[in-house]
Amino acid sequence: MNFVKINFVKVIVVALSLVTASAVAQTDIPLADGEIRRVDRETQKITIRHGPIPNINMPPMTMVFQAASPALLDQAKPGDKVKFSAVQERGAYIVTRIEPAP
Ligand SMILES: [Cu+2]
Repeated sequence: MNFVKINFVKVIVVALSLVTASAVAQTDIPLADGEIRRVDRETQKITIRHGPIPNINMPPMTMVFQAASPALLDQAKPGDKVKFSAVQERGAYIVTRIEPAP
């Protein structure tokens, strides 16, 4: 009986630390280098020529991303050099942050 209780506590501890780890990962996504090639506000898509994106295992290439929100595209225009972060969600690549390259 005690054994079962201890294992239950363990499961909760592991579950909590997983939640914490993924919350940290969300805010801690590394920024990749990119150059904006195309912005399509209608479909909320942005084409970026990008450097390596380690968190989604992607080598450098030019590709289309979905923007996480319309506001992300407000300042974006072709030719801009940017730092950006992207995630992969259910097969789609989504840009979650864009800032001017320093
Ligand atoms: Cu890519």
